[in-house]
Amino acid sequence: MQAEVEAPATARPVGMVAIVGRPNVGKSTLVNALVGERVSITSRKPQTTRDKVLGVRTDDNAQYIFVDTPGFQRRHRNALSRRMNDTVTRALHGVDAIIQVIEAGGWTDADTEVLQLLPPQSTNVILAINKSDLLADRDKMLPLMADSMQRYQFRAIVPVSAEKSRQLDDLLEEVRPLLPEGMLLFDAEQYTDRSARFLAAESVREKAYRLLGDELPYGIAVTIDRWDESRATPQIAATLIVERDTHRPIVIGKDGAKLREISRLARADIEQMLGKPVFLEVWVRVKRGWNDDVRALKSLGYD
Ligand SMILES: Nc1nc2c(ncn2[C@@H]2O[C@H](COP(=O)(O)OP(=O)(O)OP(=O)(O)O)[C@@H](O)[C@H]2O)c(=O)[nH]1
Ligand SMILES: [Mg+2]
Repeated sequence: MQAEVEAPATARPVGMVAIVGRPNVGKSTLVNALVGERVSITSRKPQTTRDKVLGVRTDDNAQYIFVDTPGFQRRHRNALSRRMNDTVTRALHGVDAIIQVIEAGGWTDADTEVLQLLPPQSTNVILAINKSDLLADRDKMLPLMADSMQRYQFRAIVPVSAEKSRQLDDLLEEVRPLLPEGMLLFDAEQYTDRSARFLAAESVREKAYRLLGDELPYGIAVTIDRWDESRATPQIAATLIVERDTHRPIVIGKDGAKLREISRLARADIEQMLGKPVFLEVWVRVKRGWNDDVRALKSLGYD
């Protein structure tokens, strides 16, 4: 997808920056804030991101290619979570910089496990302490930064608020010197490697995550079954796949109200992304145990 940015075609710092951390610390919110577009879905439930997603920010003085990753999980519950952890580990290779994200509330065991994935002697790892807006006692930040330095030789530690877009420039200032000089890897107006179709499916999944109770989201996948942009109003059909028969009525809701709301909110996002009205229908289908079935995962695009 594309945004409107002009940039001269001269060499400048250009490189890949992996964003890693335990589930729910705000990695995707941070990537969206840094890029200035919604490239990766977010929710207050952990394990929202399932796939690596690139978010590109092109400034006059640098191009940052952020790699949003799934939250690293301590336990593998099924084939999907195994694959999500593999995605995190692979994302750490071949990047120019790594940002580990933790919350301002402090280190947890799950954060420490992420630390163990980092290259032991790297000088290219930055710590972002996110959700600084939630820290009631600002005096706690300095000790937290000092404690963090004891845990790993971070190149820099930057408190940020992804949600409120605070101190993101400070973070970019720390990242820029780590990027090699080069020509742009993405067109200046391109902000992600993902297609509109993928973003649309993710938008439907995001609304389901946000509108459904805690028990359901991990068993939800979304496929796009029809994508017809040949008409003035693009025609899109999506299917919400659930794991169990008993989940179907929950997703549909009383008289179809829940599904209509998911569909309405997703349509608004897709319309904004495509810049025109769309026709979206969302269906529900049961595919038992899909998230622990390697073949089913492949067919759903989790390859
Ligand atoms: N108060 C506050 N909330 C935030 C901030 N950044 C993210 N959040 C919230 O934290 C929750 C998790 O955000 P995500 O961006 O989905 O987190 P994530 O690390 O990508 O999560 P996974 O993909 O599940 O690993 C959401 O409810 C966000 O709105 C922040 O700076 N301040
Ligand atoms: Mg995420």
